Amino acid sequence: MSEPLPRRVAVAFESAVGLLERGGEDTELLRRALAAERDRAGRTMSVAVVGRISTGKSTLVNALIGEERLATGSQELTYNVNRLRHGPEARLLVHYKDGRPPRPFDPGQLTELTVRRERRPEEIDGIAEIVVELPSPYLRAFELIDTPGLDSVFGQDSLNTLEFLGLDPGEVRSATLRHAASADGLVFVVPVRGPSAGDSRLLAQYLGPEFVAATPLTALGVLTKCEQEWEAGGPHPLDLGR
Ligand SMILES: Nc1nc2c(ncn2[C@@H]2O[C@H](COP(=O)(O)OP(=O)(O)O)[C@@H](O)[C@H]2O)c(=O)[nH]1
Ligand SMILES: [Mg+2]
Repeated sequence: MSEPLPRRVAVAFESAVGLLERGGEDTELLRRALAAERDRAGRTMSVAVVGRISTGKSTLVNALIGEERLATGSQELTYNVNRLRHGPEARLLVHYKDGRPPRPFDPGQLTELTVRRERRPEEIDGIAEIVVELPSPYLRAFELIDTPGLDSVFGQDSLNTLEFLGLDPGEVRSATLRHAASADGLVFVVPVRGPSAGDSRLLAQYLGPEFVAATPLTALGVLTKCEQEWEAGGPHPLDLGR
């Protein structure tokens, strides 16, 4: 029986990188580019869920994995980036901004690690990302990255909220952008009621050069809160969302 495809791809990459090594300086750029692609091919694909705050990103991720794992709610701002990946059992690993070793937490503590009810809980501020391992079969194919949202740049209300919480809007934005930029695919969440000028600007930003994931093949849009506009006999939510 022939080797599985991922193994054959890895072998092909190895031999190509090996050949380019013989080219010395002339082929160095190409070798590096190929080596980066080899590393990328060896990793599990990641999909980042992006959109304005409170559009329903975390609700969508919960629906996809079939569990109410992530905190949702209009009052409770989730600030941290959560990376959901497959694992044999539920496990939480918190990665810190200051480079100290990641620390495991009880999976039941996810909400308290992400939701800010009080001003500036130090523990939350220091978190770079939270890796959530779950046995959900859905996560076998790819990792899902739940981002906080980018409203801060565009909406005064959420700017006020962030400032009240003692958060730096620029930091929330850059954490979201950084994670989205490194993902292999994007899910762009827009509520059916009132996609705003902010959404259009956000989308334009994701079509910029730093977003390798944002191509028509790897980015898709999800309309949320459709039932709010779905009156009997009224226009179809898809028509409203166009
Ligand atoms: N009516 C309605 N509410 C929704 C829907 N999706 C999310 N929500 C609510 O919108 C609020 C914000 O959702 P959340 O997932 O936390 O948004 P996020 O900030 O984008 O992660 C929560 O109160 C959700 O219950 C939906 O399809 N319909
Ligand atoms: Mg959320």
